[in-house]
Amino acid sequence: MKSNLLLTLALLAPVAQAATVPNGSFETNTTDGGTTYQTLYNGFAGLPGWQFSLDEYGVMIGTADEAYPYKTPFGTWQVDLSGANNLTGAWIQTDVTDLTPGLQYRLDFAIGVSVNWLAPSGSPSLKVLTGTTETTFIAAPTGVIDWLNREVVFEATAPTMTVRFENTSPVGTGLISVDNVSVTAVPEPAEYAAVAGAALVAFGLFRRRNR
Ligand SMILES: [Ca+2]
Repeated sequence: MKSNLLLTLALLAPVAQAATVPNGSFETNTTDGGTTYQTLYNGFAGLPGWQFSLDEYGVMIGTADEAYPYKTPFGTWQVDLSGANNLTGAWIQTDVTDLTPGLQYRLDFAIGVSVNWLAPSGSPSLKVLTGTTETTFIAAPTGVIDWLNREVVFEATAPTMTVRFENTSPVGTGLISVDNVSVTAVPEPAEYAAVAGAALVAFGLFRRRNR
């Protein structure tokens, strides 16, 4: 009985740790010289925590440039996966760390899209990979820029897992941005704290009774 309680506490202990997405809002960065945007390319080291597709034209960072109407509400910087030439297929990815294998997590992010950039062939589309699991989001914009909060729930299969965002829009569709990326345990840490608290109380009662 006692060992079961100790085991329960030991299992609960690491759950309270939050998963880590490095630089999930892209606010920590250095550019190659520009102050309003940065073309991203494979090997670019100015956006810590993130890696990029080989297509150097496919990805760029938009900013709160005065003349740029497609601003992010999440700080100053966003990543526009359509890049400067409205191509498709570009991706960014990061390694999410501090995961506990076997537990459920929720990946939260925002997609930025605009009616000003709709290709005749369809709406912006974003493929999200959590490990090897693919989820595709079709984002139908209604305004100059809409920011749509989306989520993917996934089970951790390793302490570190790669999360990738890939532009799967029809060619010619511009502006499909990603911002505000985070990962949290499901259920929330507060719920685990309540469970752990109850286990501690039970353990205390057990000890008292067996003295
Ligand atoms: Ca941001």
